[in-house]
Amino acid sequence: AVEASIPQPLRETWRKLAAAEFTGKEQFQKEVVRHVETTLARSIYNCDDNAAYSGTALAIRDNLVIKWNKTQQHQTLQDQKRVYYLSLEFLMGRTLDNAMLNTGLKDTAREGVSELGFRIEDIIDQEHDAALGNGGLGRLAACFLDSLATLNYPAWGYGLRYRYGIFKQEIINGFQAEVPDYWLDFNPWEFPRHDVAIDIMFYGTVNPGPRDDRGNIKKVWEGGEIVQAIAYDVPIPGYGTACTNNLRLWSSKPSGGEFDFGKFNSGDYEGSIRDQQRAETISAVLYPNDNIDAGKELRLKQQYFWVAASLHDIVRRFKKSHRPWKEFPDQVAIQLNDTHPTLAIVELQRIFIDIENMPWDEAWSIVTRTFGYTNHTVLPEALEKWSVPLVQNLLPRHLQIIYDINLFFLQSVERKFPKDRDLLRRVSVVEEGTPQVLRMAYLAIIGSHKVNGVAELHSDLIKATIFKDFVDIFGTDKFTNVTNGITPRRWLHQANPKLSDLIASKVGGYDFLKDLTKLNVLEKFVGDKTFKKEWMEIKLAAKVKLAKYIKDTTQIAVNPHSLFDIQVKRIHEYKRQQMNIFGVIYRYLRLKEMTPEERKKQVPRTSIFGGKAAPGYWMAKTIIRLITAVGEVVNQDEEINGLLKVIFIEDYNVSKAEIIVPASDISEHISTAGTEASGTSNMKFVLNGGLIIGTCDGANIEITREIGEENIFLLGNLAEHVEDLRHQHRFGKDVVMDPKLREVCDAIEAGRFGPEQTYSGLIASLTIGFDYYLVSDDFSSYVATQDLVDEAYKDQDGWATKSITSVARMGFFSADRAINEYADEIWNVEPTKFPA
Ligand code: T68
Repeated sequence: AVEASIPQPLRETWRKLAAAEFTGKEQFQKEVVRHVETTLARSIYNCDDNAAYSGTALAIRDNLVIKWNKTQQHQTLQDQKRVYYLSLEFLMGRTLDNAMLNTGLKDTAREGVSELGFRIEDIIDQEHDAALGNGGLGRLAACFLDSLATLNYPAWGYGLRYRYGIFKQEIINGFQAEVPDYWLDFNPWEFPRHDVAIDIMFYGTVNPGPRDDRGNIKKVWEGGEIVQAIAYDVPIPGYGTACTNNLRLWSSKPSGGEFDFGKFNSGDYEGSIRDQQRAETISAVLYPNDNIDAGKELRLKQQYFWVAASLHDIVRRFKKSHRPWKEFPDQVAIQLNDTHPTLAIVELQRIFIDIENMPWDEAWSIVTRTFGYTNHTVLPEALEKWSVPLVQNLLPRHLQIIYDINLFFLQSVERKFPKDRDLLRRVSVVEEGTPQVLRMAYLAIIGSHKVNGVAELHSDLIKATIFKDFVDIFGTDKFTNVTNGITPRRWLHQANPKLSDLIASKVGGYDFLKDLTKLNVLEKFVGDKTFKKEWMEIKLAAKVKLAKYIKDTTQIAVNPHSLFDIQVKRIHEYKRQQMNIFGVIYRYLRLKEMTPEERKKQVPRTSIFGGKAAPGYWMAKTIIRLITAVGEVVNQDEEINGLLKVIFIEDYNVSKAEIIVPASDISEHISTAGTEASGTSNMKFVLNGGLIIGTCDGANIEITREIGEENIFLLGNLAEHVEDLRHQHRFGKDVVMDPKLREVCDAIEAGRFGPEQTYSGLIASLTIGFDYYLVSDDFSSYVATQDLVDEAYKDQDGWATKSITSVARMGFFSADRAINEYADEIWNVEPTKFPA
């Protein structure tokens, strides 16, 4: 606000006193000690790793904040079009290491803390992950923020500041248990902005009000419950640039009048704070479902709370520029990360027509030019649908506007395709039924100017299946593809510094971290013996590190020279961890049959799993139990000692991924074809020199195209055959189960991995459940392909060639490329020019 700024004549005084970034080791150390002694009020007598972490983080943070303030002022002056990335999830992981690397301060910090008696790795390890996300969707948002800042785009993220992130997973007696993740005890990376407080209304009624300029009776939404949104800002530093963007997370609290003194004074203390707690509940917890829509009222409240606060903020910022409304889409691009923020479309239309008194059509044209919608799934159970009675009660005015949007849309469809009643039924935002439900993806399509999928196959599939009618209606230009990417800063440079250094020594420095296509220079060195040796030594060192982590956390010793076969991701039937563990059982049964001589010829393998199951997803929890049970049997079996180990890594998260990803020989991306929209960990593993065993699904297809078929182990049926196969399972006569899979099921049912009842549902899903994910159709191909993996691994030199060649060809999968595509084809924004 203008009143809050320092008067012109005094500004020179301020500028002379302005905080400056520290430079060099001594200044850094001084800042660390100052923070430990004053900010934390500790001393040389009680400075442990944790205090050293806090001091270091606060010192690094100071430099970050100075850059951040300057960036924000600079962007405001430039007054360019900005991007707003709306995501209910930002899976950031840890910040300190990333902040040091992006600002170029890591070496300074390493030396600095070492002279103070600490190891930088131990300090980094003190930090709690910021785990405000479930999986790929949330991590993609985090990678995109890194790229937006690195490429100097003026961009803000908007999300929710959950008090509890994704739960911590504990394995108790082989089963998953969930523990709340209270992560805010000490979070130096967020800045509360108590001055940015926005009132958000829920419930209430819509009543007729005065007439507007055009003589129409206005609709007034009033009398609802009010909750306040408080902004918490997080700086997002770009790599090797001054650009430091903002991530704004909203926290809910009761608005002024909530505390009921009446109740308090009459002795009802608990009653007096009940409403207060209700308000705080909105941002209390992240919903732990990945690719499942649960349809709970609190979730809808979260969505509206976050969307309304964000739009209020965006509109306020636009208004400060005093431009006419029609320029709104020239200043603002809003990207919807899945349908979770779809109400933003309705809210902006409401602001325009109800508050700013704009005619409907004018408002709607601005709205649709502002929004872009990214779809992340075709799974029917993940497509968001909200019950009409629920929306009617919580957001009565929004429901009216949704009905109007739908009416005008259906009228336009009717004009284009007269008399096609079934088409109108199919594309209506309102799905008939008891109750009626709102199809949020349809609303998102209607209210956006671009709709994109996240990998080529996925973008083709949404056009051909779930959104086919909309392609007919809007034309194919509205639909596009932006294949996902990952940030090479975190997923190579930070997670695997030795590999990053080796690459830099060959491709001419670290520029490849800003232009990942530069990796292709590596191909020149595939014939270089010493280089190859160093390459494989780095892989081995990463495996040794993971083996140590496994030993420390599970007490199980694994052989770093065995083939590390890794599948880490959310546990889901479509991702088919069950096929992986069935394959492990099959391998175990074969090993048991072998003579000692035959066993000597086998490639030792360590099968590593990790990932959380949604707390209510019973089948996923059964799969975890089977994995841990197989581990209990196999790991102790002296007969096959060393040839097979099965590990389940507890509580898989971003910081653990940074240890796991560099350590794979092979990683598994084996979803039923057509179900995994993209996948992004596939990219991370290959970028770190691991090979892939995978299906022709999601980004695996483009990875194959880039790195070459000879460098990937593909298996299974193609997406185009899935429908037929499912039909056969359901209606075909006497389909016999693949004999290899039958053998595995028999072993499970014989109780070799504990009571067979534990797994009866899982086995039933393959037989009487029609095997929806086609495990039986792909199993023999899977097993055969795993044999090819063993063969290939015996030729270590050939393996190294595949590994290096693959990395050299991974340039396409940088999130920088993805962000540039969004900027050019969807947002129409330019990078900010920074003064040198
Ligand atoms: C993932 N989706 C896709 N969803 O499964 C993955 N869902 O293929 C893709 O690579 C990734 O998005 C990025 O595009 C998710 O992660 C969720 O986490 C989610 C959360 C809430 C509700 C529904």
